[in-house]
Amino acid sequence: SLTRDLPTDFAWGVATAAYQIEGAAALDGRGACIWDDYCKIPGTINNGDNGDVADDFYHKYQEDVQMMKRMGIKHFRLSFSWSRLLPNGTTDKGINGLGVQFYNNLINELLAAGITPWVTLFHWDTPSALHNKTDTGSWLSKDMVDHFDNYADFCFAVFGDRVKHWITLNEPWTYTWVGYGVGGFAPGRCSSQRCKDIGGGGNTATEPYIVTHNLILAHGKAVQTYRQRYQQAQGGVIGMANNIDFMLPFNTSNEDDVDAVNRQHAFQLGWYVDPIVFGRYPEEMASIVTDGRLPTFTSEESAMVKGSYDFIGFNQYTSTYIMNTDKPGGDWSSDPHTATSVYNATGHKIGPTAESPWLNVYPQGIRGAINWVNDRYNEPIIYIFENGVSVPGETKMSLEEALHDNFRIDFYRGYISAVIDSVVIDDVDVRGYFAWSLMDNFEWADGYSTRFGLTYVDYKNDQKRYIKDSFVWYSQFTSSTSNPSRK
Ligand code: GCO
Repeated sequence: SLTRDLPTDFAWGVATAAYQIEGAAALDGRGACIWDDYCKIPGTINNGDNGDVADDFYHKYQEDVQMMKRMGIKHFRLSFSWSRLLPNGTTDKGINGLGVQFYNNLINELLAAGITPWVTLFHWDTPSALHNKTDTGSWLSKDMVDHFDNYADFCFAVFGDRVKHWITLNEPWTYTWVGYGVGGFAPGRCSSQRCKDIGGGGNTATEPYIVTHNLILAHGKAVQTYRQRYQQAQGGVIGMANNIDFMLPFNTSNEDDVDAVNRQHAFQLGWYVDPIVFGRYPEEMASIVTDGRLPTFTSEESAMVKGSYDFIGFNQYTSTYIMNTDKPGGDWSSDPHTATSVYNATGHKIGPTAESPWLNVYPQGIRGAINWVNDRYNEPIIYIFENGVSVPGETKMSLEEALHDNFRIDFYRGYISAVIDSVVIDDVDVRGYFAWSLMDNFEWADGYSTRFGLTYVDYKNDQKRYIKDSFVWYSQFTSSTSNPSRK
């Protein structure tokens, strides 16, 4: 029973991030960011890859915008490189005019092509100049709240006449947990106790909690600035892009497993979204992390962050079975205290695994995630800001083989129809969906061999682009009708 139609203005788009596509890392006045630094540490990135050239989007953006236009893409999610605009992190230490010019040109090119830009301010590329200052630097310091506000304020002032869709932070959970908990992404911090925890034992991992707190405050303050100084005149919207790995109970009739599912969702997405909706951390966390590591918001902070969103956005890729366990430090967990454990790898697979080993293909997971968010947060406006897949074996395929990516088409067909069901059947207010990614790019610690693109990038031949079959499918699907579910 269909209860409503997909809105005719549903935003179908494609997503990217600055460090993953731009390149031109040392050109035209760009300052370094922590990913430039992290890539230099031997052994951090597959094949020793880095973002120095990436897709060379910095030089090829016009061609890419024209490609999107030809493919009927109407919404493009990109991120600004903070250190390309402010090489030393803050406006008082200098604005890079060439960086401003680059984003002005890009935005103007997009608008002229009829494509709406959705801009992420922070997709993990903290300026090194801020990060490396031990007194005030890194997201471990509250000073970053003001630094980020300064940068955001600058962006609203300079680009806000044309950019009407702002995303403050991308996947702060990943930045926090992988960057400061397990040490797999920049800045590569690993609380020593947490490292021990992976092998079992107690847990005193404090840094992720501090970093998260500062990220949430930074978001809240930037939104406050936007609302007080720009929103009314510019008429845009602002929010965050979180992420949620959808959990299913290993044993549906076991109450403890069902509770573990909710707890895990709260520890991942809820860690960031509860504060901006309710002004506090999730009850599930507060009742478990009782050793003082979980900060509390002062009443002033709480008032600032509460309600600091016009939509709830999240990225969704994978799903996993979990079960409750009383052993801390399960295989998968945002905190050992969640006492959850993964079973998908031990003969209880949830679906085919992508080239990326963490990604289990399970289309109903995105619908489950949408409904979890809808129920917990009072039926907000929802955007899916990323969803996509790497094709098994693709790292070793020839160009010709890689272009015929039926696995990716099946992935998108399944996930997108689940998203549409969440609107037309479950009656959730999802307003847009962005495929990750426009093109193959620097897949963080996996380097360039893992490919998430709708477009193939030939890194050996001047980053030449080739449209994959999945892009043709996505293009036809999204432009064929305003309500594809009825086809
Ligand atoms: C993000 C993601 C992307 C990845 C994608 C595939 O946080 O936005 O990490 O940058 O490339 O999720 O792993």
